[in-house]
Amino acid sequence: MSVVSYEMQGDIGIIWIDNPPVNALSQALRDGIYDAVTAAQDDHSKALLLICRGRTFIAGADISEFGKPLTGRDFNQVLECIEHSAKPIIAAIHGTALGGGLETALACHYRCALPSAMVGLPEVHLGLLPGAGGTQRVPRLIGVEAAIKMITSGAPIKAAAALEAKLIDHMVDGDDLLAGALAYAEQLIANAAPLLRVRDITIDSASFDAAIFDLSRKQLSRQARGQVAPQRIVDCIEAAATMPFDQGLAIEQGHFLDCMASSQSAAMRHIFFAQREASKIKDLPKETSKRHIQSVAIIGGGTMGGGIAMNFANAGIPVTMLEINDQALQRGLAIVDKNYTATVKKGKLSEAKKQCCMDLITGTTNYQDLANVDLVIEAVFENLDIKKQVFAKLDEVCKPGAILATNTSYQDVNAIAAATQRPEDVIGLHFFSPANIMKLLEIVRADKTSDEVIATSMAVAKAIGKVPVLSGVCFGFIGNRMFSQYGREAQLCLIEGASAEQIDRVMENFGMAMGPIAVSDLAGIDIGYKVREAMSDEEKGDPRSYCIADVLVEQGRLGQKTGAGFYKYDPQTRARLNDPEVTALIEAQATKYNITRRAFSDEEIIDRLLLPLVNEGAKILQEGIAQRPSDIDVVYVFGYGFPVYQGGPMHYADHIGLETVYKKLCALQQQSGDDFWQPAELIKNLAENGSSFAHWAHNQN
Ligand code: T1G
Repeated sequence: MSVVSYEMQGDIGIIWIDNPPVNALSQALRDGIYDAVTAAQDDHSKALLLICRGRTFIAGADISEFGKPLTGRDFNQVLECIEHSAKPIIAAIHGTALGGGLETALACHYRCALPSAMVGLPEVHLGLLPGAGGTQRVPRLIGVEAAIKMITSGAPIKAAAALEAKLIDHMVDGDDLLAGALAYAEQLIANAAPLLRVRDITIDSASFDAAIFDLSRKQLSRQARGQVAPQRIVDCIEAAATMPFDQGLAIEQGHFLDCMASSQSAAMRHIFFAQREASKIKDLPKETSKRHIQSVAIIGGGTMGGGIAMNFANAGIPVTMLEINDQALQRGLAIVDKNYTATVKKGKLSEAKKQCCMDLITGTTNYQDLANVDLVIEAVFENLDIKKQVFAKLDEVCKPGAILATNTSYQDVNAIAAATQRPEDVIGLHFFSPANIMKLLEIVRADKTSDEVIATSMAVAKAIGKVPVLSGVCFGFIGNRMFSQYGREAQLCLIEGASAEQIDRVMENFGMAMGPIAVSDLAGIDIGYKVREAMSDEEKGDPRSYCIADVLVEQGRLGQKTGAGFYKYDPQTRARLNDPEVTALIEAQATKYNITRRAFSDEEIIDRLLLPLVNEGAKILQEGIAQRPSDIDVVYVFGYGFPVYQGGPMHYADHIGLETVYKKLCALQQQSGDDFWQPAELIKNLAENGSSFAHWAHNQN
């Protein structure tokens, strides 16, 4: 099937693009457009229309081709052919014209769109920059400042805003794009409209402040800390503002190729596909039916319950919040109202939309009110016995076919399912705090969870805008199981001599959103303390990994919420400050455990905190808890602030090489004499075969 076809309607030549699923600019499509435009120069058409079949206009270059040798016409050859056409070419846009798609439209002489269309240059999310003239054409149309904002954010804009910004020239009335575009083309012909080439526009130096480029670079070094592409985008736009088009285009091409070859872009492209792969379940038949989820109940109106409820209200799904008494219920509903109010204050939500969402959330203290809901999510205190009681009650009152989900972070979902007569309808839906913000949703498949319930849960996750990852049942599932090893090592580095400031600085320079010690203070040191209270000594693990936290909690230093934890916090600026009292406390604990404190290199901290993530991830794969290494990467990027431009723990391990990982683990095991560092069998085998997690995953398919 050809991805490009051509037909004449009257004196208009229509170039049809048909390259499902998103009309990505593959090599075949680039060549097809080039050939169609070239051929049409000789026919009797007076104008050409570039229009796509399927759900969207060109949604960008074909990302799956990146990193491979470029074949056929390159982007700029195709766009030059369009721009130098002897007859006007009109882009007819629907869906999302993104990246190379918008760049193709900008090389056309005119652009029209459906009101529902969106346009954008999201390359920055792939560690790239627009590589087909986007950084040169967009500022010529919308100005330097707006172009910097649009391209460094990668955010799409609606057709109406694009029309106002002159990125498109005409809005098609109604929803018949072809008819509207043909009428617009006829009108241009009738008016003998000139061949408008965006490249011919010169940016007036008086239209921008020359200081904007360095100012933007400074802002981006904070907002997109560690990322290269945003900085290069500013360089390209500066070139557009100060150089002739072709010179600026050459600069863009150079930076584009550098970004394409960078490890940051490889990591971000990995996450792009990994995020989509994660929702594909290997042993689940594609035709597995899904249940209709049109009403939801949340058991528990705490921070998590309130946040979870908001996800469904935001998606227009009615939610019933159940609490044990009216006081708790009102408190729960107040949490939701407060969250929405904060979003309205930030200008990210209208008051009307807030009210619409709040109207979808009702409260009750009576389980009987849940008799007809399609999905229940339990979000009560993290205690197995309490959860079992809740599920036994739900089993009594909920209709057959209702899905009964638990938001537990650690507990055994099989044990919870066993508290009901319908274990096939029980599943884990593990949200991450704040539940209305964090994208990750761990979907925990218990032994008896049915395929239909799993398929339905995946669909629900997407419907509420989450990134779902399937996990098997183990203590902490994927994310928390790995995170506890990371946290263990952070605490051991602390007692062995590294300072909290050094540990957090090293991990934040690596790209983590926040260092582990600061995370403990943010979340509350008492949370781990309470979890440990319900554990045996064996379950708690090495006492050296929590002794400092225990003393801090017993001194009432719970973290940010008490103004002091591992750090003390400036009451005005809330800045975290090193506290000599904590240093003395750590030294006392080191003495108690006969530890001679010593200096740490930054590299050792990186190894001590990241290698346990990789090692535990490998064990999780061996046990079949996670489907694939890239699923683990998705968990860490979307749930734990792992830098997207490092690609997640398993991609990072492949990047440094599993032989290196294996050698470092063996060295740490030998130095410490602690079997904690015993390399997972999978790492040993892959290292000995010079393989990688990615190759292993590919061979598993
Ligand atoms: N290339 C290849 N495959 C793509 C793709 C792309 N650009 N976009 C989507 N897919 C696949 C995706 O992997 C999935 O595959 C299927 O299409 C449906 O996607 C030169 C260099 C368009 C908003 O970054 O944002 O242009 O899992 O599940 O939710 O300057 O896809 O079904 O096998 O996401 O409806 C710039 C990326 C590229 C846009 C649709 N463009 N795509 O969302 O469907 S770089 C982008 C999206 C570039 C130029 C530069 C979204 C979407 P599968 P989906 P969706």
